Amino acid sequence: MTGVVVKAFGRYYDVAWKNTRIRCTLRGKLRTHRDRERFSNPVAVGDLVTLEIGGDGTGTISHIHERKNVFSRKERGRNRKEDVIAANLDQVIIIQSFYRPRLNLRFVDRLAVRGKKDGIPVLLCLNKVDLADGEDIEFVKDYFSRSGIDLVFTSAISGEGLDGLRGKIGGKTSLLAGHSGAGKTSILNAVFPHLDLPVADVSEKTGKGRHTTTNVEMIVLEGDIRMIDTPGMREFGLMDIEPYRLGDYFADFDRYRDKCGFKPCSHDHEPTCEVRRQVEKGKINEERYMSYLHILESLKEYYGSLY
Ligand SMILES: Nc1nc2c(ncn2[C@@H]2O[C@H](COP(=O)(O)OP(=O)(O)OP(=O)(O)O)[C@@H](O)[C@H]2O)c(=O)[nH]1
Ligand SMILES: [Mg+2]
Ligand SMILES: [Zn+2]
Repeated sequence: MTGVVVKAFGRYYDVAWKNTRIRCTLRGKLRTHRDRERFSNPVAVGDLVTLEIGGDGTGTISHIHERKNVFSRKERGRNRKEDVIAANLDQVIIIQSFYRPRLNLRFVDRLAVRGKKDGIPVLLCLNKVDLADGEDIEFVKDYFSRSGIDLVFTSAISGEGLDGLRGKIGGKTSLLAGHSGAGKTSILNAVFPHLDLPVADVSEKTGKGRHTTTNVEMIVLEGDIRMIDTPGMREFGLMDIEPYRLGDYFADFDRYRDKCGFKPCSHDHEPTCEVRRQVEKGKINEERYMSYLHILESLKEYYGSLY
């Protein structure tokens, strides 16, 4: 029988099968087998798995089906592996908040590059719009205006923008990703009031969240909606992108990169770079270009350390 992994915690996995959830472990050889060179965890939420149920009602996962895609990040530290956050997604919804915690658009850019590289559509949800002023909103709109990233402004408190968000989740599996305290779980509660999932205030002192959600978990809702809530991320590392390919994932550069003198061009120091020229002319948002350079630097460092 085939089920879908809805929760992963340590060595255990909850698998939804028909209308039940079965607590499962992995068959021994699967623990090390699957893509072990690339990924640190063999199974993730969203995976389709074959399971066998034992006499005590618990299950064993004996096979992991081919994945459509994965959303992963570099493991912390000097490791060369990636953590799979979830698999088989239709979209990643990046959640940011205006104040407490404050906007971090460079973090958004990293996640957006990841999504684009893996062919997963990205939606950016700017939450706590009740705390923003017109200038904040204009800044964000301007920043992403040519990025190809879809924006929705929401407030889990006032309800603003939630209809717009509802319109984008029907029939899909969506991953909610962002910093702790940005309001991922609050948005789920606001859109689906019967859920009543735990949320917690952002710390007065640091303006940061309290890491209230502790496991990646898929919530299956009516209307063929699957939402995956995740624990807040502190950082998001990219790897496996050659530095000179990074620009391919910035749609802002699409119209210009063919006109760069050098090919490939890293749009950094090259003297005949059209992208840089357009930044100077104001056709490409300068802050977003700075964010590009920042990611480029981290990839160069990563690749430099490989050889
Ligand atoms: N003003 C305002 N506060 C919000 C909004 N959305 C969430 N909050 C508050 O932000 C705090 C954190 O919300 P959570 O939903 O727990 O945040 P989270 O992203 O799930 O955090 P983790 O589970 O720790 O990753 C709570 O006190 C919420 O009430 C909003 O739109 N406006
Ligand atoms: Mg949460
Ligand atoms: Zn260039």
